[in-house]
Amino acid sequence: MNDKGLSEKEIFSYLESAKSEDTDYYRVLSSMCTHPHKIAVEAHRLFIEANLGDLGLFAGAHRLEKEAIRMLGELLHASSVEILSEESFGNSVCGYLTTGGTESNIQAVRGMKNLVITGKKKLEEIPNIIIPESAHFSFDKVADMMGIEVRRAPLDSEFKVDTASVESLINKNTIGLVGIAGNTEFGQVDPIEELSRLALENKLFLHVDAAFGGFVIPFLEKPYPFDFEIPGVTSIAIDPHKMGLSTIPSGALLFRSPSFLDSLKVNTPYLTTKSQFTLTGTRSGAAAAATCAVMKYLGREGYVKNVKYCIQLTAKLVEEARKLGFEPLLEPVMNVVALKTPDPDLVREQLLKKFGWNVSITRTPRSLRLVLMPHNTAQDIEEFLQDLKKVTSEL
Ligand code: 0PR
Repeated sequence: MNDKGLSEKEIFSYLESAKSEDTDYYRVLSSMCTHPHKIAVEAHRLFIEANLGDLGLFAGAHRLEKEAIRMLGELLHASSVEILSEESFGNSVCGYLTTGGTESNIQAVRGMKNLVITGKKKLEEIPNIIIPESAHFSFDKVADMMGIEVRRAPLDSEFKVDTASVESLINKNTIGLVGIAGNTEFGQVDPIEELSRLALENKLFLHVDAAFGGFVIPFLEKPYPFDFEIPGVTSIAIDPHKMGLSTIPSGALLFRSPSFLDSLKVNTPYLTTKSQFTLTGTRSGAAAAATCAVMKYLGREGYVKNVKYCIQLTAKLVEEARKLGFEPLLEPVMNVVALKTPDPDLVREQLLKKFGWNVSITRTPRSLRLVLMPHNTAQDIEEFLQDLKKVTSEL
């Protein structure tokens, strides 16, 4: 650190130079995040100092968190929703705002493990969970941190998890299953109803990772079943900082039963509350305010419009790509496209180097992965496809 502070002018010129190195989402077709809505930004600013790690000091920000959880529960077909006060546990769906899908997935599995250990089952060996091969890499962190075996079930020809394989991986140490509603690479939705049947038959927990799809599926013309309406679903991750248009860091984790949050509690003797079930201590009240505000401002109608826009861009991309001879690996389920091209890794590299396009790659099979977000435009797509054509014809 420098001895003497810099002037405001120096600091801002320093910041602006760093900012100019950011993409600002221009020519970004690889991200599941986007510009936050202006209402979210304003709400974030207003609550910039609020710390949800010490709820008693920030009752107002906490009220906004509870309201956001109530709205999310309603969206996810919970019959009744409550964010818990530390003392009273009601008989309803509950949850809290996390930093994103990673924290939500970690906490969901931590809840499974704690409930099993304190509850019915005695585990002789290492507990395991079964996840789809398409699961986000946050589950690698789960495996690493929690001493849990993570078993991966292969996908079927439509890139959904193969439920027969899931079934065959279940053994006496299995504590839970994971299904994905909007997987990172393909945007596909796993057969959550079938996973629910397996979970109920085998007395297992079922976590649904809807970090991306949670703010997409409910607003599609024909939504897929994936939420608490399905009886075996015990927890859901849904991220307002992706298609929810909130500020970073905004995730959410909802549980069907308050016993999950109870199982996550540690004592916090010197705080304004007696215990804490969150993973992080200090938590952003600003992000909670942003999430609550943008959800109230947009309402269902606003999100339907947002999703419709992204789905139209997706349809346009696929239709025009086909005219140029590029086929998608699967008919897009949401605003994620996996496009077959020759040598996708080289195409990706060339698209960035020559034209400044940020695209990503699916792992198996390798293809171009494109996410159509609110920051993309119809013109972007036309320009992108011309550039893609140029790059592939030069291969
Ligand atoms: N679950 C799913 C299904 C996800 O797609 C993601 C992230 C997560 C969990 C983890 O969420 P957090 O990153 O909020 O903890 N999916 C994107 C990905 O890894 C995240 C992302 C967003 C990556 C923007 C790049 C980017 O520019 O691809």
